[in-house]
Amino acid sequence: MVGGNWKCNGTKESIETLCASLSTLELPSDANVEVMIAPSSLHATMTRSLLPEVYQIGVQNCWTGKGGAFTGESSAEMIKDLGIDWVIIGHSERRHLPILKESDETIAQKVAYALEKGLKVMPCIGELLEEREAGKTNEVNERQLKAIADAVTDWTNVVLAYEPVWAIGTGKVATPEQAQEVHAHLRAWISDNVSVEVAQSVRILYGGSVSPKNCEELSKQPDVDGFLVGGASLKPDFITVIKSYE
Ligand code: G2H
Repeated sequence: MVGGNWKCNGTKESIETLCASLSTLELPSDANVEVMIAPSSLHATMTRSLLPEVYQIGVQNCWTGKGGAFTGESSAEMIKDLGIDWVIIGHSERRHLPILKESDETIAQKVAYALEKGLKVMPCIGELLEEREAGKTNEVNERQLKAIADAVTDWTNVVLAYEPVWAIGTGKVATPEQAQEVHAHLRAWISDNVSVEVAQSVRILYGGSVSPKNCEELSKQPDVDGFLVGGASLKPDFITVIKSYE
């Protein structure tokens, strides 16, 4: 699976232009890749109408529960009602940006509620640079993953994204070996703590400065089942990244 996370980017004009380019995507009939684009919530409906069905649409966040007096938020029910299939939850920018600071618990609540309402969810986990340098990569990812796993009863609609924070938007991509090492560890954790079946079937995407230049090597790693792409998904050659999994 390849996801495009457009973050807080886009105008009507730039999205029309980008969608026209992305609409030229041709996949072989036996292609084995799902594609999801997550524009801002404001642009989700417009993006749905501009892209062919091969692209599924997601948003980048949702509220923790049922809607109501929660100014500025969007509920899972609203997302579903608009025909949007996916929601990214717990992206590092929501975990770590000082005015957001989403906790493991908040993220778990969002995952549980979005799944209950029938959305497909893409929870994100990943360590900060200082955590990696302190040898805490596995500890941090296990803690974040456990909070999510505790909130999931059926993994069918869950695709996990591992995004080392030091690689996000920095151009400093994890090496294929670094990505594979963490992905294999996460899969082993799921095998031990959820089930062997879920470990075998759940897709674990890598995110962090993925580009048309580095996607080929990363995609060859046995436990890297796809990508969540930020900056490079705003450009027409995002198609190259998608095609690394066709
Ligand atoms: C990681 C990624 C998309 P980028 O945040 O989720 O962004 O590819 O720009 O590093």
